[in-house]
Amino acid sequence: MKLIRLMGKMNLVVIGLVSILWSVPALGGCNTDQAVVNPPSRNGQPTVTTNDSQIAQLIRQLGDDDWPKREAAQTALEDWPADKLSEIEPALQEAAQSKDPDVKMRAKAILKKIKPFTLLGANPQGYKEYRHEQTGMVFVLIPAGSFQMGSNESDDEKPIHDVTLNSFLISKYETTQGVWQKIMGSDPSKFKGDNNPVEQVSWDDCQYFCKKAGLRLPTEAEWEYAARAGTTTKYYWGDKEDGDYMWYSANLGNTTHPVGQKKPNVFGLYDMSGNVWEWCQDWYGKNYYGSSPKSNPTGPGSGQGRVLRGGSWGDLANLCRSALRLWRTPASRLYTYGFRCVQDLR
Ligand SMILES: [Ca+2]
Repeated sequence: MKLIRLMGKMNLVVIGLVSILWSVPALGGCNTDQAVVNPPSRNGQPTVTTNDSQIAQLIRQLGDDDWPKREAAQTALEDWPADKLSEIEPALQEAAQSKDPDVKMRAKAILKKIKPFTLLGANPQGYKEYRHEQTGMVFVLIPAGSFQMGSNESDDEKPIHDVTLNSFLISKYETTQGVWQKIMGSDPSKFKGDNNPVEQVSWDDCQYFCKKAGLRLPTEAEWEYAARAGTTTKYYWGDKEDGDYMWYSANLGNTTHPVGQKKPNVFGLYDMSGNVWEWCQDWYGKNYYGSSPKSNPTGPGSGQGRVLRGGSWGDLANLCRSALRLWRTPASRLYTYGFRCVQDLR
């Protein structure tokens, strides 16, 4: 009995020591605090040595009495280096089960941010598909590669030039009204339908949506590379207009249509031609192709309008070509303007 009591006391001493040790950084060890708030930068060399105790301390700090410290810990964990996420994931999974509802919510938010996509498997075309957890949208992983951008059909599509791109995820469908409603809590579209593309959204509106969802618009080069899917023809199925692949003026109807009803391209993407125009991130530059960098071009540094691609339900086939470029001011809204999103796979 005595021995057991003694062991009990020793345990208490050990627990006491541990709690003192734990509490030291919280009492204001200057260097330690800094290490917690400023984790290794994502791009550069680590600014501090990471270890298990630092991670444990950040997780604990998520439940700190001091609200700004909770915020700082959340930010630090969200900014964890992309190649070291496995270090923090188990602890975050555990924190996501916390009895403290705020800690639980923060841990879940961090997990969504650091691991926004879940692998679903390969699509029938053989490309990997991922679910974006926040929006529920399906994305296709487009492999890195090179292609011939542009065409000789129109002045602003010349010269045809080599472009090389890193891999990226692009949404399989145009962004639907259901998804827009989920993220923005509203629906600006003229032609209503949860599974119809959202329209009457400006480029500025799309920026707001993307920021909230942790996504971005495709660059013009990414859009064309994704649309062409290896083809060099006018359309991603050949040189002749074909209503099996796109909703355009010849289908009649004078409306948008639910996404994904026409035939996909070789990457398994739907409605890249037709249904709604799709905003791209770039400023429009009429002569940009003459001076565009070969690798991951992002458009001119300034301009009057942003690029739209792919044509719409209301347009003639010629406007739905893979290389065709349209531009409008960033605040323009019309019932033929929509978008789809991209993101880099971390
Ligand atoms: Ca489209």
